[in-house]
Amino acid sequence: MALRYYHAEPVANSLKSMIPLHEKGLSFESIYVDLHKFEQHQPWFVAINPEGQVPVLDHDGTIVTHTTVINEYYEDAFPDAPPLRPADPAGKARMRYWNKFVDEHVMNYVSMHGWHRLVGVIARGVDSGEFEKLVDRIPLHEQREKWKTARSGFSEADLANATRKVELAVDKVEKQLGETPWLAGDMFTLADINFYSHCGMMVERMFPDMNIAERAPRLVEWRDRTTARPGVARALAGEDRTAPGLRTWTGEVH
Ligand SMILES: N[C@@H](CCC(=O)N[C@@H](CS)C(=O)NCC(=O)O)C(=O)O
Repeated sequence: MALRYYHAEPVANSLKSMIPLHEKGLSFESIYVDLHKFEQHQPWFVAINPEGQVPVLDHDGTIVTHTTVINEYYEDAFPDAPPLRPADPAGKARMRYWNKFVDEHVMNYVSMHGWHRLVGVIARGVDSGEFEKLVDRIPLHEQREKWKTARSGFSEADLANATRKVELAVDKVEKQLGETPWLAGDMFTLADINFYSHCGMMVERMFPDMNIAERAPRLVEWRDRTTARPGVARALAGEDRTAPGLRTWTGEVH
């Protein structure tokens, strides 16, 4: 059984499918893909994922992409490892409801602010002719457009709408955490991992004007509880870029 995980820095999508590997104690090879060098659009990587995006899981040659799909794949492929998905249909439905919510109503909106602030700087740092060539290599139309917009800057209206979506999500999560300790109930699940990776871990830092500590104290407590989990802490430590390339994590083999 060999698992390979291709990823960038431990934030957003790359973190989201890294956390379960550590939580479940799976052994895997970690392959760092440098988005700053546009490695995700290089032929060697597009041969692995034709969409030219990280992360990617390679399980004995089976390629799995898209984080929500990858994370449920772990549950199905490694049934003996500690579960991150409820066993009962109602619990599964609650978890999938939150995953759908994060995937459709949260991820892209936090991401827009991230791209505006960080990717825009990278994109503007590339000369015009070179930038056109880089964009032409991007397989997905939506990503090509996103890179172009990041270079010119997102509109104030789009950014304001994204902020509104993040506020709605924060309030919704805060309400849920008044009813259950974790998003889908009593158990830490893939839903918590999803919201944490895309929003919860950075929302206070990224949106200081939202006064998260006052507006959503339960969310802050939930975030700290999540950060303190050994599996999450180990995934966050993947940040070490002093040893890029191949690294092997030895967990328990399931
Ligand atoms: N729906 C995909 C989205 C993946 C995605 O957006 N990956 C980002 C990193 S967080 C990426 O590869 N961005 C670089 C690019 O698109 O050029 C998933 O869930 O895995």
